[in-house]
Amino acid sequence: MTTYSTVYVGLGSNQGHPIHQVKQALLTLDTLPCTHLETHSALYCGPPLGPQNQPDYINAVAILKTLLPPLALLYELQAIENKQGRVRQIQRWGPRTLDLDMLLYENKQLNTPLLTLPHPGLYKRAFVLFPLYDCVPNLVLPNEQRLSDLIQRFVVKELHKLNV
Ligand code: ROI
Repeated sequence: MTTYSTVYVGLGSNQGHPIHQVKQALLTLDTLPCTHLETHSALYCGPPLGPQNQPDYINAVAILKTLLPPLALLYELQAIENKQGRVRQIQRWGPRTLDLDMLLYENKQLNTPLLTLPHPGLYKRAFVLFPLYDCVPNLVLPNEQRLSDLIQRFVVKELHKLNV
């Protein structure tokens, strides 16, 4: 029996037509080997976390079903980022054409120089948690916290769901 793993991926862009970048990445995620896109959230627009002298971000979350192990999937995600023109910059938390963050891979916990699971920003970032809630409102996170409880703590007047 082949058992697919469920993976949540956060998408973010604030350069080079961000809506297009995110939509294109969603299409490409569905073409990865041994992987398909199960569903995705709406697209959201919000101010940058980090330096404020950069454009607003478009964010979304995708749910993948995959047979790839975490590091093989990471390699594929980085290949998509590179193909869509991502240039790794010196400035920490600077603008980017496309970020694909592996948020959760089943309930795996991993701490390697290449990949940390769950993603270290998962519990803290409204632009990740709200799109995630769109997809799986009843999700229980690996620290046993309910996503629905966690998002109560966030004031989100600056995060807008887009109709695109
Ligand atoms: N801020 C927002 N709103 N969305 C992002 O995807 C995002 N990504 C980043 C940093 C620079 C931390 N800020 C962000 O990498």
